[in-house]
Amino acid sequence: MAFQPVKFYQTGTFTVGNRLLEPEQRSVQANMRRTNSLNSGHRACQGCGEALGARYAIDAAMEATNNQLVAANATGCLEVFSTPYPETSWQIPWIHSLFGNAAAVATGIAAALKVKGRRDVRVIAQGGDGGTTDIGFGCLSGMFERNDDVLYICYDNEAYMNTGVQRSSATPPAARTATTMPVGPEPGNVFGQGKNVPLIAMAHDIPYVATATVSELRDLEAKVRRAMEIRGARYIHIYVPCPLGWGHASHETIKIARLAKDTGLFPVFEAEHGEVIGVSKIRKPLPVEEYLRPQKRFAHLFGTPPRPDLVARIQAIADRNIRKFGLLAESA
Ligand SMILES: Cc1ncc(C[n+]2csc(CCOP(=O)(O)OP(=O)(O)O)c2C)c(N)n1
Ligand code: SF4
Repeated sequence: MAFQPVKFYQTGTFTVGNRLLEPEQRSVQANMRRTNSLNSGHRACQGCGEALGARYAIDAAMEATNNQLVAANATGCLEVFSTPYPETSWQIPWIHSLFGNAAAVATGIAAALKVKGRRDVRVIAQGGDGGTTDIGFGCLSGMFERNDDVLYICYDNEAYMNTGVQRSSATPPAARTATTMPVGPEPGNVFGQGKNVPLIAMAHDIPYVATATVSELRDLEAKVRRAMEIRGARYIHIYVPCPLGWGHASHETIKIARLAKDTGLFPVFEAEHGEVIGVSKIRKPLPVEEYLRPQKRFAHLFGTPPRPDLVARIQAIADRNIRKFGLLAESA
């Protein structure tokens, strides 16, 4: 067999090069002793971004807390596909809350641990965008306002997937869902303001807010690790493509997530106490069309007749994000 040299530019990726790094620099997933917190046997669709994001996030949190972690989980795909009673794929202490109260349940667990003097055990709440930006929003805002010692993770697949792809306040303009059909002069979801929970979290001046995607998993791990170094309320918003709801090929989950970032539609940044402290720069900005075309939820924008006017409005949103967050790399 021909000798295959390992190229050094692979260091830091999730390929073999990861193992060329010093042990403390390697990703959590490269560690054979990772917890596999969300284990095989769950029933997520093939290519589910939420399953991938949760596995990386919770494994990173487990490592950061020396495996002293409790998670409260809102109703949604993540909960349903991982815990069909009496089975579970979770390898951590895990509790299912209601659809709308994961933040409040996590707050209660954190309070109980405080009473028991268990500062070593840390608490996470997690849920989908519906459970976070809509029904659970009041509990979440209360958790922020009280600065409860909880990390809340939102897995944003931009709709209520578990119940059949209904619109949420995180659904993007023009997207087709079961409740925003591609009919009429403005097909799909409305061009409204939406609800940007990372920015709303920052407005609470909580110690830490970050966004991340499943295309940059090292960055995701690093943000979870950073969040677990801090006490008080923390929020991480992870962009997780959903092949079933978005109508893209299951092998394109990572590519779609990368395109969301590289078009400017999903700004990846970090903030402490309400101030942005870092953004993931875009090296080569791409037109939003490259992101929209592979997804059937936007197929009506490229049908007969095509709707370049609506694509232009989506491009304007991306351009505004690029300006607002300073997303362009200097070389771009
Ligand atoms: C009070 C209440 N209303 C409605 C439901 C039904 N329900 C369960 S999960 C879900 C949607 C979850 O959507 P999201 O939070 O975005 O998570 P995803 O499934 O997309 O990951 C709904 C409407 C419920 N369980 N409880
Ligand atoms: S519907 Fe979407 S979020 Fe739910 S399991 Fe399938 S791919 Fe994942």
